[in-house]
Amino acid sequence: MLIRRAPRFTSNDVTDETLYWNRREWIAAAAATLALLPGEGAAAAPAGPPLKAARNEGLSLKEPPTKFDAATTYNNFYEFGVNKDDPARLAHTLRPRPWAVQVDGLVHTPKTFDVDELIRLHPPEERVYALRCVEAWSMVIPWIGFPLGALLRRVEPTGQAKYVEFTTLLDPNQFPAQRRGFFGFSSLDWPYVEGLRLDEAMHPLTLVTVGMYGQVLPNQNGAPLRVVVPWKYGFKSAKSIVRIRLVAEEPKTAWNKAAAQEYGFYSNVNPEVSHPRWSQATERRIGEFRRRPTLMFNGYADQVAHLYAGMNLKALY
Ligand SMILES: Nc1nc2c(c(=O)[nH]1)N[C@H]1C(S)=C(S)[C@@H](COP(=O)(O)O)O[C@H]1N2
Ligand SMILES: [Mo]
Repeated sequence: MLIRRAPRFTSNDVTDETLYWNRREWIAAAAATLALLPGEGAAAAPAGPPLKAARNEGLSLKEPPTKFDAATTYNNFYEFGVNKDDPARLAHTLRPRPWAVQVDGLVHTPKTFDVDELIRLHPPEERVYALRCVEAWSMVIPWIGFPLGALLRRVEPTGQAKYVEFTTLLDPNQFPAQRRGFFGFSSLDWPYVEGLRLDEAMHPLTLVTVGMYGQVLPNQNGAPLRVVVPWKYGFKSAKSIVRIRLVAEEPKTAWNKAAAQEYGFYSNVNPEVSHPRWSQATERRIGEFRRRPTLMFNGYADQVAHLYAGMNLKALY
């Protein structure tokens, strides 16, 4: 089944005119900013607190990053509403510091960390990963973070630990869509929960992300910390995490509870498995017109396919 969706253009989508202006701005700004922020496409980035990190070239895409403005105004963060521009408009109510992250469950040394302590303990690096949404659009983002495996080893998982559960903050004062009577469609059972199998969580590509584009993570992108799992659909990459729990059973995840036929536990990017309402064979890179073919495991098959050897990925989507 291949359903062509009507294009839903927003002010963030590129037109010939904006392409032209981006190029002019880029040329004008290149000398001033490119030396400081290599790889950043546009000069218009609102300044957040800087966060320096050397790029891990071996684990980075060679493609140019999506414009910062698009990556921070076209978001999914249902705690602020269901529209792509809700997070950018409303995320100022989130208070990302001070912020504690509890790491516990089936571990020998459970611990609660302050987010800045975590950053000191695990010097971040920059990795350019594409985030791909089930809705079949993608963005290339220079994320800053450290491997989740390093944090998990620190708390020493027990032999019973088989999965990792991530829980987003529950606080209606900071997240308007968690309020009773919030105007609009609110389908998810708060708090937002996601999960990975332990071997997926330990994979060196799985990143605890604390920044992007050379600065601390903007609120709408999941401040102060989120995960980014580059071979999976974007909803696996939970934002604004307060708890990381090692568990024995597959966690009950927010999207799977809301619509199990549409959002499986694994959610590996797979062009051969359609979402029930649309094909996932191609994607639109934000900032481009022509759709591009979607790659198996979002292009990371060489690194991650072995994790799923012998599994039926059509049944375990
Ligand atoms: N807590 C929380 N995390 C979330 C979401 C959400 O609604 N709430 N949306 C997910 C989805 S569907 C996507 S595509 C990515 C979007 O990340 P971005 O806005 O930084 O591009 O975040 C994921 N993490
Ligand atoms: Mo998504």
